[in-house]
Amino acid sequence: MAVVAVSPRSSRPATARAAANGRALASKARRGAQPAARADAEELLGFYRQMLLIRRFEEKTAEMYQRARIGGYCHLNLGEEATCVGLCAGMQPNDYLFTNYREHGYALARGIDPGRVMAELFGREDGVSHGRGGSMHLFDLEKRLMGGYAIVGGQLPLATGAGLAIVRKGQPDVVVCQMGDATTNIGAFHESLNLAALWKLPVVYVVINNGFGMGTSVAAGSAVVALHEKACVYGMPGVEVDGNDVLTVRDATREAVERARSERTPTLMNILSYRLKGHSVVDPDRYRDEKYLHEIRSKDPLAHLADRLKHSGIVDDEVLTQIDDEVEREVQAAVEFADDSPEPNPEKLFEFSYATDVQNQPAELPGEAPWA
Ligand SMILES: Cc1ncc(C[n+]2csc(CCOP(=O)(O)OP(=O)(O)O)c2C)c(N)n1
Repeated sequence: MAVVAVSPRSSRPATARAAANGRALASKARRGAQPAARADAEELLGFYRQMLLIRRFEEKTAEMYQRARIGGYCHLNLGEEATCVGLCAGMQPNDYLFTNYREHGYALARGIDPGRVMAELFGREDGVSHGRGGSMHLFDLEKRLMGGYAIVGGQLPLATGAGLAIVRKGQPDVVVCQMGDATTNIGAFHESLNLAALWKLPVVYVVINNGFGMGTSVAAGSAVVALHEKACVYGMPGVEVDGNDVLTVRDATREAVERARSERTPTLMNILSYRLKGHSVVDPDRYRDEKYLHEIRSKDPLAHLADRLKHSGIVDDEVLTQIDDEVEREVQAAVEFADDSPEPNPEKLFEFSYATDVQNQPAELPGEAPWA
């Protein structure tokens, strides 16, 4: 439940060395209120349903992959359901979301029809990217899901640029940029955070820290393991968040998003989470032992939320079974929709490959240039 905030304004000896500009860090733990006190029953049930939809959708995706109905690379959000739902719940509908390739759950949490997501995984014309993108390239401008990106960190400069566009156009929106833990080690991460802090861009950088970049643990790949501390180098707030609690994720995201909107202060969120399966559907996951797997299964965010709902008297087993049946049917309907959708016409292969012509002329923009 705890959210640990790292702020560049106060001091903590163990991490002060990391503050290259001499600013020190502080760590403060805040205890979240019990879920029932922070969300009404309907809202909590809605979160549970969305998380269950992601769980069942991803299980079905794994099955469809094994049946060769889905091709290419495919990465699942199993175990990360609370991060997908909490993150999207902390954003406004007009805010933009950029993600890496592990993004099916975000598309569903953003409210995109599961049939259109499954159709994309099947490579069909009715998919969100008209079958041209597949699992790693879900895109829906209307829902402001600006894409899954397969190149590790590819979304960071784009999200940062979107933040700059928002400022130049004088718009009120915020950009949320999701990434994995290993992404915090690449150059584009540091370049993006540097510019976002320097130009005061409304971007929230969100690390879904599932402990591994493929088979490499965070400790084996990063000199700093408390990844939110990387924020201090750029003088922006860094927060560590329990990613197994949907309300904690929602509240921490909301705070960071509203800070970005009202103060144009970017934030780095380090959301601690777990992936229940390997890196991708074809990863045999040999680098994690049974003890570790047992431990993470015991923290399953979905099972925990079901328990809380029951203990708060919001649902009983019968209602949970009913929701499970409904979600099962929804996922089955998504598969049928995908199955019925036609293959893209090969003659139109390049239809969405390039952007339409854009006038490359200086324009009068209402917002200020951050470097002026
Ligand atoms: C530039 C680049 N280098 C390497 C790869 C191969 N690769 C794909 S996923 C991955 C690990 C990324 O891990 P992380 O950022 O923690 O994200 P997660 O998979 O945990 O969501 C790597 C190295 C790639 N896609 N792009």
